[in-house]
Amino acid sequence: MKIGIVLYPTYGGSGVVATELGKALAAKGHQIHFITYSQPVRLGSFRENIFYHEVSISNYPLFEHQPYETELASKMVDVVNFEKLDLLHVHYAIPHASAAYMAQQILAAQGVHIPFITTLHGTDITLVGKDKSFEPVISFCINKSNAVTAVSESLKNDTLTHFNTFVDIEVIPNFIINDLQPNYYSDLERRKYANDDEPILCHVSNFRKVKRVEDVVRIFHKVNEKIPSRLLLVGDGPERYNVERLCRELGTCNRVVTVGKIRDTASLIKISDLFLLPSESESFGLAALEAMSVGVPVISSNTGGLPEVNKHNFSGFLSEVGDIDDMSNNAIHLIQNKDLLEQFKKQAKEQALRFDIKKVLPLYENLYNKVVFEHSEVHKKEEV
Ligand code: GMT
Repeated sequence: MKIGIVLYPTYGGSGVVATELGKALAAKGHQIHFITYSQPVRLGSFRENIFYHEVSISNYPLFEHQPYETELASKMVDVVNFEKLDLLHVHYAIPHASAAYMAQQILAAQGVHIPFITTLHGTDITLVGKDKSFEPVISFCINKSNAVTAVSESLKNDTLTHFNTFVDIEVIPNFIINDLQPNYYSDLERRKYANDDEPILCHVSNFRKVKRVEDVVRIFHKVNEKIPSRLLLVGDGPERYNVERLCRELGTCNRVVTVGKIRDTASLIKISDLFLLPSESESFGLAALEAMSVGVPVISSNTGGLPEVNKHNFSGFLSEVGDIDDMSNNAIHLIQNKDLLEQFKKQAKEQALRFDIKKVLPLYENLYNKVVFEHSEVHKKEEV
């Protein structure tokens, strides 16, 4: 099948999922056309069946805000026509679903009929989407999509609660590419950051308010008071300044490494003993799944889709949002019980395997086949 995948190319989870999905589909022989404004971070080197179409962004001085949605819709029309795509799959509703609908209508006027699938990832619904000013467009585009998927049951319920939708929403969870995950690390790598007897705690995110990175620092502070430890903070974003200021206030700077944005997050996660994700809202928690897949238990909040990913008292522990005492006590409990920590490391991997791409990819392929078939049947009937 020839599939156009529309995504955000940056470090966010939706872009990672969309890119890895495209790569896995290409490896199975599908032809994949990524459509976005810059080369996706996770794309890596080019390989067979993968194409990248860059959406150029106009800099005409009249436009105080660039008309990205219009440029994207035009690019979709061009790629569908020229590459003879069978299907568009857009990740993140805003503005990808509305641009896809626009492209679909333009193509229909030219006699080309292509279906589009929208995958909801989280903040498009839970944060941005709840902003009332977006509601009419998002509800409309969800209803006009030929199929809609959500990455967790929680996100599906949020969508049904906050939007005026009447289509089926299929839950297809995010996944890990198990074969590609390195499950070992060299002690040398670990010793760059900690002594052998010091546990390493790790957090990876885009440092937005919703991630509560200050909670990460406070949890670490409590753990470090009991057991000298190290904290790796990976990523960057608007909260980084506050986080660094808090480290200074608490006097933990010499124990915290603020790594910034890196491509190979797995290399730091795998040398860690615990992963912290105390988010305010999290529709899935891909970073938690990536940690579990390399055997790192997760101390997280119990918000949104996190309970579907991190199993309490098995792959890690869940606490109420903001309950720093409970999260730090859970971390200390695991670190102080070496056998229990080892058991949780194994269980974390076991839980992550439930999200192996080998299980998730067929769900997308089945949906693609169904949508393309149904769409062509409708248009066959129209032509008769
Ligand atoms: O806001 C973010 O954290 C980024 C956002 C994205 O679009 O990349 O992440 C969302 O999608 C991820 C992939 O499906 C999920 O793992 C994250 O839980 C979700 N973020 C939130 O719900 C806050």
